[in-house]
Amino acid sequence: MNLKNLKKTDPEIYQAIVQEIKRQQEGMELIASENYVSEAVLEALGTVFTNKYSEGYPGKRYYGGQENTDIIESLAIKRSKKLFRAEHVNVQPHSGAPANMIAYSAVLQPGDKILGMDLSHGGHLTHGHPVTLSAKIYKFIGYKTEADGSIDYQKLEKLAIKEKPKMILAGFSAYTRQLDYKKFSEIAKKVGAISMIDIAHIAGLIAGKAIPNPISYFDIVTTTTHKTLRGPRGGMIMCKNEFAKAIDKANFPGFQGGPHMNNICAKAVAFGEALHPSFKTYAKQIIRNAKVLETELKKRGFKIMFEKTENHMVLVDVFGSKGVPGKIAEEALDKIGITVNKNMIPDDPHSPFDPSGIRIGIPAITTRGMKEKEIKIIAHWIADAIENHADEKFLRNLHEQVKKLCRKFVIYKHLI
Ligand code: DSN
Repeated sequence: MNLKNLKKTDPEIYQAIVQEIKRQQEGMELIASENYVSEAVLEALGTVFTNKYSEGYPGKRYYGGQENTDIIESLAIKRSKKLFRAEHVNVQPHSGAPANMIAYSAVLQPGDKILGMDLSHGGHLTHGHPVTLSAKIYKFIGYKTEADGSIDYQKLEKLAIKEKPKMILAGFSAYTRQLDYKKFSEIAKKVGAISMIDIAHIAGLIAGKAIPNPISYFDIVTTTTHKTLRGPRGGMIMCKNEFAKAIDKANFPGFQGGPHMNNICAKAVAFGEALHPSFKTYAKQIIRNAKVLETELKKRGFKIMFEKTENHMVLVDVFGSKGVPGKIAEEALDKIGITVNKNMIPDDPHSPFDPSGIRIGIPAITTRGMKEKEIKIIAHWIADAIENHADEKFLRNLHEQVKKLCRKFVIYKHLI
């Protein structure tokens, strides 16, 4: 990417960008929701489409000059439909939280009830946490996982029959097991609820056919485009044709204004990349890498929540395993150049600011080309750093090793 104008006109911003490129290159990103987009996606993001207002949809816009935006948005829709086998797609949501809000408002009335996964059991803030706007508008009832990490679908059904929700919501941001899509859909049908799934975390695994596709089981499917799917930051809503009008109207004019066309342009590029056969290899490698991480951490005496991983991340009870709070573990890993996030574990006795766990995700380093061999080494570095979190010299040495490995797996060759 060409930063030569920026270098001249705004050296402060230029310098911060250069520093961030260095941080991403020399550090190891294990935040489960992050990834590295391709240089083509970065190029698409930085185009003149950022100048254009295009309220409405292809062929039905409110402003003139849409001959090119229509091409871009139509391609993004066409490619995402093919990728997920979706009946209808709206590619305009700015990100995952707005996509969920748009989806709720398309089919629910204020005060309606939604059954969603409890946050500490792996659910997402926008699935009903009291601090969110959606929880002020709708009445959320949380369901939880069992001690063995599974979801008890009979219990869920009983809860649904008792609460009579208008929507049953599947999906998560820290749950590591596969969902039974069919059971969710059957329960929703039984109680006359709309079924929705938020696949933000696993969209890339679905697109890459590494895990089953839920699209045929749910009325509405929301996602982000920047996690495992490896696109620009953004959201997307897929739905059955019968909900298409309601979703589109709820997006615009209901919730958002003009779509960010440069972003939609980059989404289209990312969807094109995900349709390529190499993306299947990538998605399958993510699953293999996560499994190695789980296995090696278990060997080192770490308690893996939900018993195992069937996707791209592991949730580790660092406090229960080693007496190290999640915050301290996160900080120790930061010091060796490995970025993770502290995370609640189911019914965590500690606060969200200093929870018992950390969440570790594998999509970004898999993009860099790291495989089982490297993941094994990294798992032991993670264990070493947590166990020796107070030993600054030890951490400094480990940091050098992390940097050395990262240098072998270059992310961007042509950025500066
Ligand atoms: N922040 C994202 C995550 O880390 O899961 C979801 O919003």
